[in-house]
Amino acid sequence: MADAFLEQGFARIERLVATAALEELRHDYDAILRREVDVPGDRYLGGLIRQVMNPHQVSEVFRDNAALRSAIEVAREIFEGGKPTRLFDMLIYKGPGCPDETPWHQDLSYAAMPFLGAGARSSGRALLQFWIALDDVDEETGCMTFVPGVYRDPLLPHHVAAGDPAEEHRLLGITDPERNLPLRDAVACPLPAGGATVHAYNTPHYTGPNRSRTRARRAYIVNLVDGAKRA
Ligand SMILES: O=C(O)CCC(=O)C(=O)O
Repeated sequence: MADAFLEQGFARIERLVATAALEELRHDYDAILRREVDVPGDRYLGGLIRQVMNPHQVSEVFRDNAALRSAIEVAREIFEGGKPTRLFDMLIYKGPGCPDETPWHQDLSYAAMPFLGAGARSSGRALLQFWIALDDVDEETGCMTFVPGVYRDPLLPHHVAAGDPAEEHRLLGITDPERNLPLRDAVACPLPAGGATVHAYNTPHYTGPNRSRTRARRAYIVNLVDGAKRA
């Protein structure tokens, strides 16, 4: 797994967590979506896509759960030890018929307002994002899609794809992805519920709209940093 991650900048994990462990996560996820729980970071990414920042601040389940513990184990493998520590977590929800794509981008671009300039470098595996599927997900419902290898290169140029450039929840996209990325190499990662992907902060990725009329796409996203290197 760590070898695949180092080669491609991402890895697909068929099963991060047992199906039984998903129920409590889905329960609290749905309560947050229905706004039965007030979360300060409940907002729309780019004014379009429901994004709830830091559910761990309001939910015991998101504070500590089996998926998080498994992600920390995987991160330990990638960090070769270290002390994987949660930087932040979030929920990104695409309900049935959600028409919006999350454009091609590299997470590192979000490190400055409105975006980090092209050419920045990241150390590759110091920061990891786990994208955990709480529903079966495929290309129809908006699974994660990556371009392998590119994460070793400097950051590509980004722009504000949607939303107010002065707002934290602006939506960023790689400028002219057809020209700047070898999109023919893109790898879609369908997953069963309980599966996950993990990627580096410089790895280009994309999710499509949810074209299904009936199936929801609930993603639980955890960002881990090597706390031992930060200390
Ligand atoms: O869940 C999504 O649609 C996109 C997630 C993503 O790209 C991210 O969090 O960086």
